[in-house]
Amino acid sequence: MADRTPLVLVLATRNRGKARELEALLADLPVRVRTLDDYPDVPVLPEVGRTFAENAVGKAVAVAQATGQVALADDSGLEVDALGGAPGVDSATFLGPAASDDDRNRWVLARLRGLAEGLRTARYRAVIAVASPGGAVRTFEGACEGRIAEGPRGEGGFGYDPIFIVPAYGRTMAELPPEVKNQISHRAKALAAARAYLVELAAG
Ligand code: ITT
Repeated sequence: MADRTPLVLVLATRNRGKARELEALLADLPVRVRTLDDYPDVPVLPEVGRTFAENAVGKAVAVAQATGQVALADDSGLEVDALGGAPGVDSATFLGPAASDDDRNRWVLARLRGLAEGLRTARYRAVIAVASPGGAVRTFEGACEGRIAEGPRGEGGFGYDPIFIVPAYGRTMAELPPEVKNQISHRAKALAAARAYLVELAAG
């Protein structure tokens, strides 16, 4: 019997931290992972929706159409209860394009300064969309509960990880090894939910 050509799966993200995590999470699946570095002509990803799901679908569909391959997008963010769920879907952009992860972390810390531990609750959310060039698209969700630290700690991960405490470990996400983050994160949970569908697609 002839070998099947493995399913090519293009990661529809320009965020390197996300891409690194997704690659690790997909490592044992029968897919050949590609990134947008392999497709330099794919235009800027659309991100105009008001929900994680809308944005994830928009990015995955755009990349599936542009590449002719199955595409996987993640739209994610941090919801801080004391800020009414902000920055939420605007987590990457709410301070404008010139702001850094450190700037955004400082902004959140400043807003929560002096707030008691019990009021510092927050969660990461991720929606993963898988789109096929033929038009099929499915979404999968994951969340990870935590609370906002008093100050940044740790060097791992990306984005808000230095200020996001994972209560079960009493450490920030940036202090946990990548293998641990990849077991407990919002992204890991969304991808776990997507696994069966990816295996189905890979089997043709
Ligand atoms: P792409 O759209 O190219 O994938 P992006 O960074 O713009 O990249 P999002 O719009 O989904 O992606 O923004 C998600 C933001 O939420 C991200 O930039 C981080 O600031 C934050 N975020 C999401 N997941 C995170 C994680 O695991 N750890 C820390 N911060 C995270």
